[in-house]
Amino acid sequence: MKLNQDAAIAAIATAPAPGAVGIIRISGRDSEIIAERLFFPKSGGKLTERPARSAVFGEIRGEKGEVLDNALAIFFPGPASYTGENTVELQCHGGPALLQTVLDRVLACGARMAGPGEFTRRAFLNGKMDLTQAEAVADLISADWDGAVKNAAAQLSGTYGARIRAVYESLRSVAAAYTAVMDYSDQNVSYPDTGSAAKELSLAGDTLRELVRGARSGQILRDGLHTAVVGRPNAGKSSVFNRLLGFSRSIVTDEAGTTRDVVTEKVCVGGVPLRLADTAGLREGTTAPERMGIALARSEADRAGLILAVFDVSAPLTAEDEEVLSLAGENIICLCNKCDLTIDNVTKTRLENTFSTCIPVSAVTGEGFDALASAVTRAAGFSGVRFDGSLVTNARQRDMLCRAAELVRDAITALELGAEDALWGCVTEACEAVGSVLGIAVPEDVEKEVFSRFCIGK
Ligand SMILES: Nc1nc2c(ncn2[C@@H]2O[C@H](COP(=O)(O)OP(=O)(O)O)[C@@H](O)[C@H]2O)c(=O)[nH]1
Ligand SMILES: [Mg+2]
Repeated sequence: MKLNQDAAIAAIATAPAPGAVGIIRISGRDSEIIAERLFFPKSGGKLTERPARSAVFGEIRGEKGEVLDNALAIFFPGPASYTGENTVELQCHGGPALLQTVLDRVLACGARMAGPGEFTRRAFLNGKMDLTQAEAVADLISADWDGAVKNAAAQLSGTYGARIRAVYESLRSVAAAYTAVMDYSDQNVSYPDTGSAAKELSLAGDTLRELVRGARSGQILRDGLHTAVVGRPNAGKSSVFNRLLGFSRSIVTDEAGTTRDVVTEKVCVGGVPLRLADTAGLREGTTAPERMGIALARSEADRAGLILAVFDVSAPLTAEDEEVLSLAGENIICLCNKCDLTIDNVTKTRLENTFSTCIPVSAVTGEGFDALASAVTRAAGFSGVRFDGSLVTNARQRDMLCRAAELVRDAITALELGAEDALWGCVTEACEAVGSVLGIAVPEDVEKEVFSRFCIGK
């Protein structure tokens, strides 16, 4: 097999901070020759004379032969490397300035600086991974929650891509069958079996819809659920916020109007990553800064995916509570806070009649916070969700899968009506949409498939 190799690129692969080890990666044509210009094994000889993929200890030397670092070098001959190309990894000491010096030396010896994601792009172009796996690499690196790590790791392993590929293959076979009928109808092509086409389409539609259904949770898993804690002054917003975080981040006092800036922290509640925002109490503000804080609070509530509406259930509702009551709707959890005190039953009943989810809590004793965690799990659609790589976390993929699901539905309608042209059009487009998730360009592909499956014009 001829190795597809582009000119060598190089970059520092580790984080730009002091660490025990820092890695410089070189990939592409003549990577090993470039490495041999600056890396000299302690035991003599050359890197490429040693067994492939073994760690070789040696010196990295500068232009005049001066030692820049002691390092390990590993040569991965393509195609058995991350990118599929010849690759060398230099494991140096992890000082940012040192790594920059070594990288400059690598560049001086013939490599060019890699662009963002270029190693993974080459891996994709060389067929080492499909596009879902390439995107999973980026997700895995940026994941800052346990569940997001698991989901991205599972997607990287390829099970998710394989599921999408199965949909792609079945759509492609339907498209191919109808392409043959339409293009070569005068050449005695056998007519596709509508029963099996209907079955393939309905199975594909089921899988696509299931994937799309999980997309909201997937996006939350990746980006966190934007959650605003709102309520009138002194309802206990900052106390609830602090308890969810597990430490005192916001100031708690019985003086109304303390919290003005929006205080935001990341926290995992009920297995759901939240971007939790504590806000100023909603009321007619008394001073300019407080009024500005209140305006910020309103806009936080507007753009939040989830609202935690905090009420003091030990006191009668006030005019200031009315605005919060008016927020009632989907994606809002009502917290009947201060349930450790004597409960005002009129308040309690009004809250229960207004909100579909009402939870008695005490930010002081912690009572009710388990129930709150479960409510958050449900609100995020995380109940029973497994982080097995089946969650679509990526907006591009979600849009394409959504589009494909709609097209498949239209194709089924067309099939029922016997409208072959429309059916073919929908399936081909659906196929392209699914293919683009995997990074496959389709039309030519479909054409090839036609010729491989049908004996035409003999
Ligand atoms: N007894 C009791 N007091 C609370 C509770 N939550 C908050 N408080 C008190 O209510 C006052 C206002 O709390 P804070 O969190 O600053 O309210 P915010 O203005 O809504 O942020 C403080 O004195 C808190 O100690 C609770 O669950 N029980
Ligand atoms: Mg506050």
